[in-house]
Amino acid sequence: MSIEIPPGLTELLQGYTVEVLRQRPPDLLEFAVQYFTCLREKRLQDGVVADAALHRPHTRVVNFDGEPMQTDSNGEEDEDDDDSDFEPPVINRYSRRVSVCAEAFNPDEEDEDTEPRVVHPKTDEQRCRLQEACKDILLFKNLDQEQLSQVLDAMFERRVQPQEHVIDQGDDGDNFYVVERGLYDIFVARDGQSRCVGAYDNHGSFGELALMYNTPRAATIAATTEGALWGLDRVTFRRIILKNNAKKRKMFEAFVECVPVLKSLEVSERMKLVDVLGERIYKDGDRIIGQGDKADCFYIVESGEVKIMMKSKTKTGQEGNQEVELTRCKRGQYFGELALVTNKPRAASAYAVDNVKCLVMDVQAFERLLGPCMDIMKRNITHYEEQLVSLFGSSMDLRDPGK
Ligand code: 1OR
Ligand code: 1OR
Repeated sequence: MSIEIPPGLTELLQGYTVEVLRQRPPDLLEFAVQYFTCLREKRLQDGVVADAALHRPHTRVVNFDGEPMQTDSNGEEDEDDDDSDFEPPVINRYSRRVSVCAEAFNPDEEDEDTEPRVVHPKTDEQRCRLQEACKDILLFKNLDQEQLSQVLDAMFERRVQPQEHVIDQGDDGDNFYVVERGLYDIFVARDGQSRCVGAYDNHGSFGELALMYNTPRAATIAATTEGALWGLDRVTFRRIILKNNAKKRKMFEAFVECVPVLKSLEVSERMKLVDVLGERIYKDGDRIIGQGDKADCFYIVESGEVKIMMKSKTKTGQEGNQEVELTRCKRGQYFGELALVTNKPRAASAYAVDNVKCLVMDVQAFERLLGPCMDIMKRNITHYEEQLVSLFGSSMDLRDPGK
């Protein structure tokens, strides 16, 4: 006899489990009543939110092709709001593969080296702001010094006004952009319907896909506040970034193939992932992730070890100062997915043990490219609880590690 599991049951219970792990409530039953009541209220509001999404720029809506929309609890709330507000997590954002059609690129066939170098002169003050804006840009991470200074020389400042479209979906690609400041919504139109699928909040970069793969712009990027961007022209982008991507493919291809969580990606999907990855290096003791921080990246350990630590909680639910080691991540393992999947602050801190190298991707690349890996990640999130019990005996021990 086979037992049929009703559609949606797994996601429903996973959502509840994740929230229990995050908040560690003293009364699970009471918490369940609150959780599911809140979820039901949200479902009732959903129709209204979905209709209003396009007209409310601050609503974070993540949606993949006709799937139910997930949003923050309301349009007014921003991500810095107090995390104690109860908000059911969403962990089913990846029900469909999303990929941008890619034209194969062979940098050796491109002969853009013959083009004159682009230089936009800058004041010292502009150069400082530019360097600050670019210091965490993943696509620039593997550039050597000469390449980076050519890129910085070629970048130009662009000021934008609220509602201004920086990029329109379907257009040809002209520039790549780095955000210095401002908020920008990402809209994707499909089947005649445009949906806000995410946002850039004072940092990040966009506009690389059309330039990398010679495809039309895959999304519309619209400023929702006044803002400042740094642009990089297509020719310089292709000459430097694409050459560097060819090097990255050689460096990381073999490793990425062996990362267990990426096994469900096809080869071409893994290559696209390598194209947008950046490598970050940490020294012993460096904090890679801070518990409670806003999340914008996903990490895969390339070498060394990463220690995951969580602040203990007292019986009254207060956060203690002491950190408890939860687990360690080694080569090929990932961390930092939970906050991206649940749209919440970081649940734990991550520290480098000895020298550590990580491959890093931003949240937009994570959402765009890792859909096929979501089942594994979601399953592992459910396993956090089991691991916790085997580590500490019971979850109560983590709340009060002193006892
Ligand atoms: P582009 O040159 O195609 C639009 O111009 C840019 O939007 C694109 O490069 C990316 O840099 C950026 N899907 C496609 N492009 C995205 C996405 C995205 N997010 C940001 N961009 N998805 C959203 C993931 C949060 C997938 C939506 C189905
Ligand atoms: P994040 O984005 O929340 C911290 O940033 C990361 O630590 C988290 O994603 C996971 O990738 C990783 N609970 C919460 N986060 C964990 C856990 C964990 N293990 C690893 N991470 N456990 C349950 C504790 C309540 C696991 C116990 C072994």
